[in-house]
Amino acid sequence: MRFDVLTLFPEIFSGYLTQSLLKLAIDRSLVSIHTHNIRDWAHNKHKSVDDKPYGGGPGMLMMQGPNIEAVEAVQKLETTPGRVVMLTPQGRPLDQRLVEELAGHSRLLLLCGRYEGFDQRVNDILEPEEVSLGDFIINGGEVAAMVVIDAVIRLVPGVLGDEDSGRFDSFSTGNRLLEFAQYTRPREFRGLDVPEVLLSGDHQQIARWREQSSRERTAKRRPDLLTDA
Ligand code: JEE
Repeated sequence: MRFDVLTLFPEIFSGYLTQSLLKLAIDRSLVSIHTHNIRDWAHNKHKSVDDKPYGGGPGMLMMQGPNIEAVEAVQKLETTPGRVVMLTPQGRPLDQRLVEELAGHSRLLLLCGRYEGFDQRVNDILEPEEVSLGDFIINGGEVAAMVVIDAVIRLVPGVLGDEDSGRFDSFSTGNRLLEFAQYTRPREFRGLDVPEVLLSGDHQQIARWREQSSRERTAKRRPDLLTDA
Protein backbone atom coordinates (compact mmCIF):
# COMPACT_ATOMS: atom_id res chain seq x y z
CA MET A 1 0.00 0.00 0.00
CA ARG A 2 1.25 3.48 -0.93
CA PHE A 3 0.73 6.67 1.07
CA ASP A 4 1.59 10.15 -0.22
CA VAL A 5 1.57 12.86 2.42
CA LEU A 6 1.24 16.49 1.32
CA THR A 7 2.30 18.91 4.03
CA LEU A 8 4.15 22.15 4.77
CA PHE A 9 6.14 20.26 7.43
CA PRO A 10 7.46 16.97 5.99
CA GLU A 11 10.10 16.83 8.80
CA ILE A 12 7.33 16.03 11.29
CA PHE A 13 7.09 12.55 9.72
CA SER A 14 10.76 11.52 9.81
CA GLY A 15 10.85 10.17 13.37
CA TYR A 16 7.60 8.29 12.81
CA LEU A 17 8.83 6.75 9.56
CA THR A 18 11.93 5.28 11.20
CA GLN A 19 9.87 3.63 13.95
CA SER A 20 10.38 -0.15 14.09
CA LEU A 21 7.03 -1.64 13.01
CA LEU A 22 6.61 0.80 10.14
CA LYS A 23 10.27 0.66 9.14
CA LEU A 24 10.08 -3.14 8.91
CA ALA A 25 6.95 -2.89 6.74
CA ILE A 26 8.68 -0.35 4.47
CA ASP A 27 11.83 -2.51 4.23
CA ARG A 28 9.66 -5.49 3.27
CA SER A 29 7.91 -3.34 0.60
CA LEU A 30 4.48 -3.87 2.17
CA VAL A 31 4.05 -0.12 2.67
CA SER A 32 5.62 2.94 1.08
CA ILE A 33 5.26 6.48 2.37
CA HIS A 34 6.26 9.52 0.33
CA THR A 35 6.18 13.05 1.73
CA HIS A 36 5.79 16.15 -0.45
CA ASN A 37 6.17 19.79 0.53
CA ILE A 38 3.14 21.81 -0.61
CA ARG A 39 5.37 24.89 -0.68
CA ASP A 40 7.11 23.41 -3.76
CA TRP A 41 3.88 24.32 -5.63
CA ALA A 42 3.78 27.94 -4.41
CA HIS A 43 3.30 30.45 -7.21
CA ASN A 44 5.24 33.56 -6.22
CA LYS A 45 8.78 34.44 -5.24
CA HIS A 46 7.75 34.59 -1.56
CA LYS A 47 6.55 30.97 -1.82
CA SER A 48 3.17 31.98 -0.32
CA VAL A 49 0.78 29.15 0.52
CA ASP A 50 -1.64 31.04 2.80
CA ASP A 51 -3.85 34.11 2.52
CA LYS A 52 -6.46 36.09 4.49
CA PRO A 53 -10.08 34.88 4.58
CA TYR A 54 -12.66 36.85 2.54
CA GLY A 55 -15.24 38.31 4.92
CA GLY A 56 -12.64 38.82 7.60
CA GLY A 57 -11.89 36.86 10.73
CA PRO A 58 -8.81 35.66 12.55
CA GLY A 59 -5.93 33.76 11.01
CA MET A 60 -5.04 32.63 7.54
CA LEU A 61 -6.23 29.93 5.12
CA MET A 62 -4.39 27.47 2.90
CA MET A 63 -4.62 28.82 -0.67
CA GLN A 64 -6.45 26.74 -3.28
CA GLY A 65 -3.80 26.93 -6.09
CA PRO A 66 -0.72 25.32 -4.52
CA ASN A 67 -2.77 22.67 -2.71
CA ILE A 68 -4.80 21.55 -5.72
CA GLU A 69 -1.78 21.60 -8.03
CA ALA A 70 0.30 19.66 -5.49
CA VAL A 71 -2.35 16.92 -5.21
CA GLU A 72 -2.78 16.69 -8.99
CA ALA A 73 1.00 16.49 -9.57
CA VAL A 74 1.47 13.83 -6.89
CA GLN A 75 -1.45 11.79 -8.29
CA LYS A 76 0.36 11.70 -11.65
CA LEU A 77 3.47 10.11 -10.10
CA GLU A 78 1.72 6.73 -10.36
CA THR A 79 -0.75 5.11 -12.76
CA THR A 80 -3.38 4.91 -10.01
CA PRO A 81 -4.31 8.40 -8.77
CA GLY A 82 -5.30 7.17 -5.29
CA ARG A 83 -8.04 8.33 -2.94
CA VAL A 84 -7.52 11.85 -1.57
CA VAL A 85 -8.00 12.15 2.19
CA MET A 86 -8.15 15.61 3.76
CA LEU A 87 -7.63 15.88 7.50
CA THR A 88 -10.02 18.49 8.88
CA PRO A 89 -12.07 19.18 12.04
CA GLN A 90 -15.20 19.07 9.80
CA GLY A 91 -14.47 15.54 8.56
CA ARG A 92 -16.06 12.16 9.28
CA PRO A 93 -14.84 11.08 12.72
CA LEU A 94 -12.25 8.34 12.38
CA ASP A 95 -13.34 4.95 13.68
CA GLN A 96 -12.36 1.38 12.84
CA ARG A 97 -15.05 1.15 10.15
CA LEU A 98 -13.53 4.12 8.34
CA VAL A 99 -10.02 2.71 8.88
CA GLU A 100 -11.20 -0.52 7.19
CA GLU A 101 -12.65 1.45 4.26
CA LEU A 102 -9.42 3.40 3.81
CA ALA A 103 -7.38 0.18 3.99
CA GLY A 104 -9.38 -1.04 0.98
CA HIS A 105 -7.53 1.43 -1.26
CA SER A 106 -4.11 0.57 -2.67
CA ARG A 107 -3.08 4.24 -2.58
CA LEU A 108 -4.02 7.12 -0.26
CA LEU A 109 -3.02 10.79 -0.58
CA LEU A 110 -3.17 12.58 2.75
CA LEU A 111 -3.57 16.34 2.46
CA CYS A 112 -2.46 18.10 5.65
CA GLY A 113 -3.40 21.70 6.33
CA ARG A 114 -2.16 24.32 8.76
CA TYR A 115 -3.40 27.77 9.81
CA GLU A 116 -7.24 27.77 10.05
CA GLY A 117 -7.82 25.24 7.28
CA PHE A 118 -8.41 25.35 3.51
CA ASP A 119 -10.11 27.56 0.94
CA GLN A 120 -13.43 25.72 0.28
CA ARG A 121 -12.56 25.26 -3.40
CA VAL A 122 -9.88 22.72 -2.48
CA ASN A 123 -12.77 20.52 -1.24
CA ASP A 124 -15.07 21.41 -4.14
CA ILE A 125 -12.48 20.49 -6.78
CA LEU A 126 -10.65 17.52 -5.21
CA GLU A 127 -13.74 16.02 -3.50
CA PRO A 128 -11.58 14.41 -0.84
CA GLU A 129 -12.71 12.02 1.87
CA GLU A 130 -12.71 14.45 4.81
CA VAL A 131 -11.53 12.79 8.00
CA SER A 132 -11.40 14.14 11.57
CA LEU A 133 -9.81 12.61 14.67
CA GLY A 134 -12.73 13.79 16.80
CA ASP A 135 -14.35 16.80 18.34
CA PHE A 136 -11.31 18.73 19.50
CA ILE A 137 -8.94 21.09 17.69
CA ILE A 138 -5.29 20.31 16.97
CA ASN A 139 -2.86 22.62 15.17
CA GLY A 140 -2.73 20.94 11.78
CA GLY A 141 -3.39 17.79 9.78
CA GLU A 142 0.02 16.12 10.25
CA VAL A 143 -0.62 14.34 13.55
CA ALA A 144 -4.01 13.22 12.24
CA ALA A 145 -2.39 11.87 9.05
CA MET A 146 0.05 9.85 11.16
CA VAL A 147 -2.86 8.44 13.15
CA VAL A 148 -4.63 7.42 9.90
CA ILE A 149 -1.46 5.77 8.54
CA ASP A 150 -0.79 4.03 11.86
CA ALA A 151 -4.31 2.59 12.05
CA VAL A 152 -4.50 1.62 8.35
CA ILE A 153 -1.14 -0.21 8.15
CA ARG A 154 -2.26 -2.58 10.94
CA LEU A 155 -4.71 -3.96 8.36
CA VAL A 156 -2.14 -4.41 5.57
CA PRO A 157 -1.44 -8.17 5.41
CA GLY A 158 1.99 -9.02 6.82
CA VAL A 159 2.63 -5.69 8.59
CA LEU A 160 1.97 -7.08 12.07
CA GLY A 161 4.45 -9.85 12.82
CA ASP A 162 1.63 -12.14 13.90
CA GLU A 163 -0.13 -12.48 10.54
CA ASP A 164 -3.67 -11.24 11.27
CA SER A 165 -3.85 -10.12 14.89
CA GLY A 166 -5.25 -6.79 13.65
CA ARG A 167 -8.43 -8.55 12.61
CA PHE A 168 -9.18 -9.48 16.20
CA ASP A 169 -8.68 -5.95 17.50
CA SER A 170 -11.26 -4.44 19.74
CA PHE A 171 -13.47 -2.36 17.35
CA SER A 172 -12.72 -4.47 14.26
CA THR A 173 -15.57 -6.02 12.23
CA GLY A 174 -17.52 -8.47 14.37
CA ASN A 175 -15.85 -7.18 17.56
CA ARG A 176 -17.02 -3.73 18.51
CA LEU A 177 -16.64 -4.14 22.27
CA LEU A 178 -13.85 -2.86 24.48
CA GLU A 179 -10.98 -5.21 25.22
CA PHE A 180 -11.16 -7.41 28.33
CA ALA A 181 -8.80 -6.87 31.29
CA GLN A 182 -5.36 -8.39 30.79
CA TYR A 183 -2.59 -9.41 33.20
CA THR A 184 1.04 -10.43 33.02
CA ARG A 185 3.49 -11.65 35.71
CA PRO A 186 3.68 -11.64 38.69
CA ARG A 187 0.51 -13.32 39.99
CA GLU A 188 0.33 -10.87 42.89
CA PHE A 189 1.36 -7.19 42.85
CA ARG A 190 0.80 -4.83 45.80
CA GLY A 191 -1.98 -7.07 47.06
CA LEU A 192 -3.76 -7.29 43.68
CA ASP A 193 -4.15 -10.84 42.33
CA VAL A 194 -4.57 -12.05 38.77
CA PRO A 195 -8.10 -13.54 38.46
CA GLU A 196 -7.89 -17.26 39.29
CA VAL A 197 -9.62 -18.39 36.08
CA LEU A 198 -6.76 -17.02 33.94
CA LEU A 199 -4.37 -19.38 35.73
CA SER A 200 -6.69 -22.39 35.39
CA GLY A 201 -5.69 -23.52 31.90
CA ASP A 202 -9.41 -24.04 31.16
CA HIS A 203 -9.67 -22.27 27.80
CA GLN A 204 -13.46 -22.40 27.64
CA GLN A 205 -13.75 -20.80 31.08
CA ILE A 206 -11.11 -18.21 30.13
CA ALA A 207 -13.01 -17.32 26.95
CA ARG A 208 -16.21 -16.93 28.98
CA TRP A 209 -14.48 -14.72 31.60
CA ARG A 210 -12.99 -12.50 28.87
CA GLU A 211 -16.32 -12.12 27.10
CA GLN A 212 -17.90 -11.10 30.42
CA SER A 213 -15.04 -8.68 31.17
CA SER A 214 -15.51 -7.07 27.73
CA ARG A 215 -19.26 -6.68 28.21
CA GLU A 216 -18.93 -5.20 31.71
CA ARG A 217 -16.31 -2.70 30.66
CA THR A 218 -18.22 -1.67 27.57
CA ALA A 219 -21.50 -1.26 29.48
CA LYS A 220 -19.80 0.87 32.11
CA ARG A 221 -17.49 3.01 29.97
CA ARG A 222 -18.93 3.02 26.45
CA PRO A 223 -22.64 2.10 26.48
CA ASP A 224 -22.90 3.82 23.07
CA LEU A 225 -20.98 0.86 21.56
CA LEU A 226 -23.64 -1.60 22.78
CA THR A 227 -26.57 0.34 21.29
CA ASP A 228 -24.73 0.87 17.95
CA ALA A 229 -24.16 -2.87 17.50
C1 JEE B 1 -6.43 20.04 9.99
C2 JEE B 1 -5.41 23.48 10.43
C3 JEE B 1 -5.94 23.94 12.80
C4 JEE B 1 -8.27 24.60 12.14
C5 JEE B 1 -10.50 27.42 13.29
C6 JEE B 1 -11.49 26.10 15.11
C7 JEE B 1 -12.60 27.99 14.20
C8 JEE B 1 -7.15 25.81 13.87
N1 JEE B 1 -9.76 16.28 14.86
C9 JEE B 1 -9.11 17.39 14.42
N2 JEE B 1 -9.03 18.52 15.11
N3 JEE B 1 -8.38 19.44 14.43
C10 JEE B 1 -7.98 18.92 13.26
C11 JEE B 1 -7.27 19.71 12.24
C12 JEE B 1 -6.91 21.02 12.58
C13 JEE B 1 -6.33 21.82 11.60
C14 JEE B 1 -6.09 21.34 10.30
C15 JEE B 1 -7.01 19.21 10.96
C16 JEE B 1 -5.51 22.41 9.59
N4 JEE B 1 -5.90 23.11 11.63
C17 JEE B 1 -7.16 24.79 12.92
C18 JEE B 1 -9.38 25.44 12.27
C19 JEE B 1 -9.36 26.46 13.20
N5 JEE B 1 -11.71 26.88 13.90
C20 JEE B 1 -12.81 25.58 15.64
O1 JEE B 1 -13.65 26.66 15.92
C21 JEE B 1 -13.90 27.46 14.77
C22 JEE B 1 -8.25 26.63 14.00
C23 JEE B 1 -8.45 17.60 13.23
C24 JEE B 1 -8.31 16.60 12.23
N6 JEE B 1 -8.13 15.82 11.40
